Amino acid sequence: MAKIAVVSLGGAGTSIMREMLKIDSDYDAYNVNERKTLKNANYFGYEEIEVLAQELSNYECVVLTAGLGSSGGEALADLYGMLEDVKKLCFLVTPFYFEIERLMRSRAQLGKIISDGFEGAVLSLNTLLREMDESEPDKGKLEKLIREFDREMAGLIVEMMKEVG
Ligand SMILES: Nc1nc2c(ncn2[C@@H]2O[C@H](COP(=O)(O)OP(=O)(O)OP(=O)(O)O)[C@@H](O)[C@H]2O)c(=O)[nH]1
Ligand SMILES: [Mg+2]
Repeated sequence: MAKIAVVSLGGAGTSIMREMLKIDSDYDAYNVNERKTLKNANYFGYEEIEVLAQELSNYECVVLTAGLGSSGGEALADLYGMLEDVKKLCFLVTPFYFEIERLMRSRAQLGKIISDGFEGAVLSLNTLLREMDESEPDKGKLEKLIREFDREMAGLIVEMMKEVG
């Protein structure tokens, strides 16, 4: 069976991949971020996207994950465009409604990725706010919810990868 490549980009993508690597590591892991923080992933800097695209074109299936709205999402959209003849599965996180600037950028990035052939899932961080106590915004609680979100996203990706495998 051909191995699948999983590419995580930016802060959110890196956090999701960190959780994924705890569940399963039967894939080639690639990480794009400002600096190398994942031990078990092949690291690429943002300026090396073209080289990465070249390497990824050898796979039958490439899984991409990032939080949209900033550099990670931008690089994911670029990479998506470069991988023409490869099956792509995308797991995208959209920003909180109050991250206005990121929200606008995420719209533009989504526009480049979502088309008829889109496969994967788009999850919004806004869903976490329902679990917050409105009276007392708590940074610690939100961080905990985000960690749970990333763990669930990681589980979803691993499950969906089994379907293509
Ligand atoms: N699920 C999840 N979302 C995160 C995490 N860190 C940031 N985000 C959200 O993901 C979106 C993009 O943020 P990042 O992934 O940090 O963006 P980046 O590409 O690293 O770029 P900058 O942080 O702006 O330098 C924003 O809506 C953030 O609120 C994380 O660890 N997990
Ligand atoms: Mg970040």
